[in-house]
Amino acid sequence: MADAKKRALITGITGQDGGHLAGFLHEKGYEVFAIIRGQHNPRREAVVSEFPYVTLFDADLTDQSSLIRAMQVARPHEVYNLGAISHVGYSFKDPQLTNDVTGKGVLNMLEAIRLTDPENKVKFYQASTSEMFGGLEYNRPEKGYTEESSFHPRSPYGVAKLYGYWITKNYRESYDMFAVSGILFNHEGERRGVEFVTRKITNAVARIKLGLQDDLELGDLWPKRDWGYAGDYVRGMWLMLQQDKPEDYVLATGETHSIGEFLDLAFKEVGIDDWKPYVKQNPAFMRPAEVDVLLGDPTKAEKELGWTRDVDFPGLVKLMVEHDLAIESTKL
Ligand code: NAP
Ligand code: G4F
Repeated sequence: MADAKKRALITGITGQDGGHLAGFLHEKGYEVFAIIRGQHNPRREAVVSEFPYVTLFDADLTDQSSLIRAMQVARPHEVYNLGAISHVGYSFKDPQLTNDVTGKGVLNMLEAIRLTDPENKVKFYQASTSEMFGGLEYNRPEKGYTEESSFHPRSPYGVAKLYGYWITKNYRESYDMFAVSGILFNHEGERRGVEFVTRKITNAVARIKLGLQDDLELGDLWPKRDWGYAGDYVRGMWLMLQQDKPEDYVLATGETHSIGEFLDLAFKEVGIDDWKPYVKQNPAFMRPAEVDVLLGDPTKAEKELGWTRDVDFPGLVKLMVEHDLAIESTKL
């Protein structure tokens, strides 16, 4: 007899998207499984308490046998591969680990699926990224990057992700697997790690407003990003796996904003009109190679998936600042 509930396996459950996706799939009625790595992962307790309905397996993307064991027990219909060394700046400091996890980890997951799914029924989502395009210096589409734009990654992270993108496509073409890439532009929110620029800013803005911090050190302020809300983007991931045909999709807002514009809105949210006295530039946060402008064109996802975003740029900044004010107030 067929199981009543759909089952999904998530890698990257402790990260931003993993948290949004676990909640989303649970609400859809899925039985949710996830892998978590490490002997004593400091984020395990938070995951267990926030997502008591998720069954956790100890596994690591660099250890294929652990992924096979997770597949054998979970027997998922859908696998969402969100696990990665995902910080672009950090990838310059640890390029080999980035290659092993963010690049070869995708192959490990695909092989674990192939070895445990003889009927070739599992649907696979790979978390690909706009970092693969490399910015306008290399690639100048008219309206924004599409699924057809060419690639020129500018970091060890981008290069590893490009491998993940191509090996996913290769498994689709070679083994007829339902394996797709979502090419997602930056998406942020209250779950974003404080090592990323948007959350670093909103957290500092809240702390400055509350008198807990004096200033904020950042790297380059001129790069522009196409920033959306993570909750909207996990819905897009799921939609990609509900299609009849496996295809890759760009998820983006179609707008791009500089870090300076993000600072303007975030500081205004707490009544500070001029952020310049509070922001210092520190070369430690600059990268050996930068991606200048990212702008995506989500037309294909809008037309074929019916995907839309609910949160706009000012709404995103507002929800993040409000969230950080609430959290930081408890520290007074
Ligand atoms: P994130 O918050 O940095 O989460 C990354 C996750 O990967 C964490 O759960 C981390 O677990 C896990 N991980 C790291 N090394 C691992 C390993 N060896 N084995 C298994 N898991 C490992 O990233 P995110 O923002 O949620 O992004 C999710 C995915 O989408 C990533 O692949 C990212 O590269 C990609 N992406 C993100 C964006 C974006 O704007 N957020 C845009 C495009 C693509 P630990 O707690 O154990 O470290
Ligand atoms: O917030 P970021 O670190 O995100 P970045 O590099 O765009 O990467 C994020 O989005 C990608 C999708 O395009 C994902 F694939 C990736 O996993 C990640 O989620 O930096 C954004 C911009 C960069 O230009 C960076 O140089 O902000 C600049 N920046 C300036 N000062 C800073 C800082 N970035 C960080 N993290 N910290 C700073 O102090």
